[in-house]
Amino acid sequence: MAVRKNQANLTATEKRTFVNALLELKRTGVYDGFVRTHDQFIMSDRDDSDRVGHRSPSFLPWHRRFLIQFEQELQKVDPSITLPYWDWTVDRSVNSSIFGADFMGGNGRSRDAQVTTGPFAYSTGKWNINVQAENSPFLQREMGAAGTLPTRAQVDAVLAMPVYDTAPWNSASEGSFRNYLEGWRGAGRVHNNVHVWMGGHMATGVSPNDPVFWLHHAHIDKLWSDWQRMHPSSAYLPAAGTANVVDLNDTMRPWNNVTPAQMLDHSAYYTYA
Ligand SMILES: [Cu+2]
Repeated sequence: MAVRKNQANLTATEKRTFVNALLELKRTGVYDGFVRTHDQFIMSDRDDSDRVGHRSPSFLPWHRRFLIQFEQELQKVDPSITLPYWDWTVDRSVNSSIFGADFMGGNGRSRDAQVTTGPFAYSTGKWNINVQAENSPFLQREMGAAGTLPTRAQVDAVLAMPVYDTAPWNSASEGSFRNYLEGWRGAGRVHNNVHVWMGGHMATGVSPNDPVFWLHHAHIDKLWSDWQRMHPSSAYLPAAGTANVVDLNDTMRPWNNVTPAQMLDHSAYYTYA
């Protein structure tokens, strides 16, 4: 059974295997397809009209499906791979091992926010930014320049919320686990704040240009799983008949063959260590 691990517990071999598969998907163009898809949804998801990937109940099942598809591409390169997750409530420093030269590489330099260390540094010639490269052809980060990483207490406060989502099913939803985890509401601004803290590409619609995207979203996905275990009688909402929103049994774009109901249980695909 595939097990997604905390990135802090990966062996040197597991880190190398994961990085090499990322570079291979980049080389073949598969990687940039994922960046483009994410950006298309960021640009089209609207609070007052159709919304699927973000600012809506399907934020969590959409990203779960997106990550599974990406993980399956990595597994075509090496079947032993699973997505690791980054628990930013614990590993919250620029000096954390996740940002080592053997894994995700470090912060951007001050002049132009260019990442110059690790496998995704522009100088390697293996990680050119191709989707929205007009902003910069190199990966950018400005860690800690804006935003703050959520604390464990802030995450626990969100996990304690018993209702999955509430009307109006967007970034204004109150009392909504989904919206407080996504981070449009709440002291921690949980998921959104991590994007802001990373800065550079992670703070934009083309955030998957930074491989940290996958580790961040794997942690968000794990928190959804943790929440389900804490609230076994809380269901995905809305159940049916909601305009502009993906109800429990509606199919989600871009796949059009998968529903939130089919994404509620991840154990057919992976478990969490
Ligand atoms: Cu995100």
